[in-house]
Amino acid sequence: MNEDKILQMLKESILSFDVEKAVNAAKEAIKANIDPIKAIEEGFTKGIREVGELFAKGEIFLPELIMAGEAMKAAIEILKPLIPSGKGLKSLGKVVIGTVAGDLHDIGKSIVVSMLTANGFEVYDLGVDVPTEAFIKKVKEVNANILGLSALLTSTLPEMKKIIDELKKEGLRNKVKVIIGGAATTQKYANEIGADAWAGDAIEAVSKIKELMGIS
Ligand code: B1M
Repeated sequence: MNEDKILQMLKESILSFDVEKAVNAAKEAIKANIDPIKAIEEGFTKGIREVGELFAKGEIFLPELIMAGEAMKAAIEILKPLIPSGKGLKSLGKVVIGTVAGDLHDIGKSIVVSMLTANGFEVYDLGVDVPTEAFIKKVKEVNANILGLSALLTSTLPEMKKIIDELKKEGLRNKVKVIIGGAATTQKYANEIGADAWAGDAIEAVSKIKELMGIS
């Protein structure tokens, strides 16, 4: 099977809301030597985005959305060991990252975490539904260079502004650069709330963070 056919199969496995199919598809991608990030971004992610569109149109419902999410997570678990661990690399800097309060989406944020780790960043992943205080506490504790915020729900966007405002109040804003991402965010929103950068995918997140840190 050629690469395009396999990428199509990865996408379709998510669109069939089937964990086993997605796991087998991930194994096929490995057998075919497809780069794991390419398999995730150009295969599985295309599938889950279509699932999101079907959900928005009312053509599928929450149980299918949940199963598609499970299938995507299971497939990523198969591919993860193939993403370099970053072990042994000199630390490029400290990144505190999490999904903002009220938001439980973690698939995309976790891909960003894997990519940052693979590139040599020291990453402190606070998980999902992270309150403002927890971000601030961790930034202080580890003396972070970068704070990464993820949001997929429009309703949780204001959390990002709240966190930036709190950084200012705490006198931390000039000590840490803020990058935002996730399907609900845009470059325009990043500008509006005074974030330092926005990224549309995990690869861009790594390059923007390197830029913020002056690493070429
Ligand atoms: Co939800 N969901 N969901 N969901 N879900 C969306 C986000 C939605 C757009 C679907 C839709 O209606 N079209 C919609 C939000 C609408 C809106 O607010 N505008 C929605 C909704 C409504 C909901 C619920 C409210 C549904 C309900 O209960 N009625 C509920 C909310 C729960 C909550 O959070 N409180 C809910 C629940 C869920 C599941 C639990 C079932 C599941 C999540 C499973 C999980 O994450 N563990 C789920 C899923 C799977 C989705 C969709 C279909 C896919 C999300 C995903 O994993 N994408 C999503 C549709 C969509 O996004 N188009 C949808 C794949 C992932 C690789 O992409 O997360 O964008 P993404 O990450 C990318 C980039 O954005 C970027 O890099 C990643 C890798 O390339 N990126 C960053 C992400 N974070 C970054 C941070 C950075 C930089 C880049 O710097 C720090």
